[in-house]
Amino acid sequence: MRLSRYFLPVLKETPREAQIVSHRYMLQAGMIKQSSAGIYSWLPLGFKMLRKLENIVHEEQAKAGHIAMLMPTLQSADLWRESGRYDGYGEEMLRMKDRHDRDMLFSPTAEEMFTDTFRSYVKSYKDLPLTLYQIQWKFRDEVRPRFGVMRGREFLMKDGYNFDIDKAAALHAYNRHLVTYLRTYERMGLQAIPMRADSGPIGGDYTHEFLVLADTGESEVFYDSAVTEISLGKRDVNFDDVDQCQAIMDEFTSLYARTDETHEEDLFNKVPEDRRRVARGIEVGQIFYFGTTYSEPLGATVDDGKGGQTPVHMGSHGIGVSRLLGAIIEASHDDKGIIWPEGVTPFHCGILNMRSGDDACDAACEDLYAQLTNAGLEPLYDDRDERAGAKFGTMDMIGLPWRITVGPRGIKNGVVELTSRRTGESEELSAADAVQRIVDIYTGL
Ligand code: P5A
Repeated sequence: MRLSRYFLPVLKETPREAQIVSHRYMLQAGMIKQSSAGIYSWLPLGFKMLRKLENIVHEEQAKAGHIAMLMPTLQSADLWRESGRYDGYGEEMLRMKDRHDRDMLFSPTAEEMFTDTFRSYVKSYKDLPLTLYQIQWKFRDEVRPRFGVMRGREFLMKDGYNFDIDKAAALHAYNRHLVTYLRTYERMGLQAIPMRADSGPIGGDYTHEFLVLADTGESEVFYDSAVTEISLGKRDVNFDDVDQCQAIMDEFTSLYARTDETHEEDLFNKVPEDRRRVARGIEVGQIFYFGTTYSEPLGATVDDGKGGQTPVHMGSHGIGVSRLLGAIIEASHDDKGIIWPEGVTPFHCGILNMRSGDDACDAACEDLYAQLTNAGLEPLYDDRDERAGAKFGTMDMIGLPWRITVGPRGIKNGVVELTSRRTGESEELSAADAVQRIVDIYTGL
């Protein structure tokens, strides 16, 4: 992409309404524009990032055999009356009437819709296990939408629903989701700690939230610092292996880690004092097991192979996809702007022309652009006729992990400058070597 032809409305001034850094940088980097409280337009850079996150989510769900589909955002109230949640859900649910005076709502979650789809088609235990999911906009009329995409009213969620023959099978689905979520967050450069939580309006009594530690997080958390030393890394996981998924579950959840809703002071006090932590976290996902809470009232039963009908055991699992963008920025930035992790950057590398209009500089930049593109990468070339200072400012704000700077002096000596956004360290090398380095970095991921 050439910046002169892109749509990147970077703001020079600091937006006053932003209380936390991720909100401020998303506005300044031209990623989002507020439309009304808690509702945002996704400008090209923000939209590109959402798509990147969605791709990672899809890839990790596919590995576990979960199947993607898409439900409508507007749903009939009737289904929600059947489950008994229509009246109970409260003011967070946006309700409306269509022209025929029928009650409709904007889906805040989709347990009913997925259970309805299941009951319409699946009749036999032989079709289980089944996990369906979507990545779709949700609406919750939050009392206090704030912090930009962190607590929005309209937000993008990955929501999945498992259908299993019994509790044991459904708990395997729960563990499988825990593993896929850990992998998803790690690929985004985040450490998200599973913590025992409260189930709220979704129901059931077995649930974990995934929290990214950050001072600006909305949840208070209590944990044993040893949990921050565990990671999934590159280990191979066989998602059909019940014991392996259970072992990973145990490994990640046996140490004390709780949100304030489930915190128990006496248990916490058993953690060695030097490892006890009280901190804040951003909830980037939550998984639930709720058994037959929805399958019973909605009549989602299967033939159990023994001559009877049995309601399926279910759980649901959510990732806050749009919130994750905020979480990544909270976890990875400096005072000049965002620093994208290499696994989720909007462009792989910036090319900064210090003297646009100079034949040698222009030609060297064009050449770099072509070579990076041919190598399958997506560079962002700042070819604008702007002061070098403004170009550096934009690059730093939008946070691409690597930048190649091309200037007249370097070109005379046959070198360009390769700079790491994270460390700020620069190195002079030939254009060909710079391209190779970038290619190596991304192939190594
Ligand atoms: C699980 C999937 C559910 O709704 N039903 C379907 C279950 N879970 S949840 O915890 O309520 O939401 C899942 C994740 O969505 C994100 N989230 C939000 N993101 C931005 N703004 C909001 N107002 C908001 N509310 C929830 C969170 O990451 C949450 O973990």
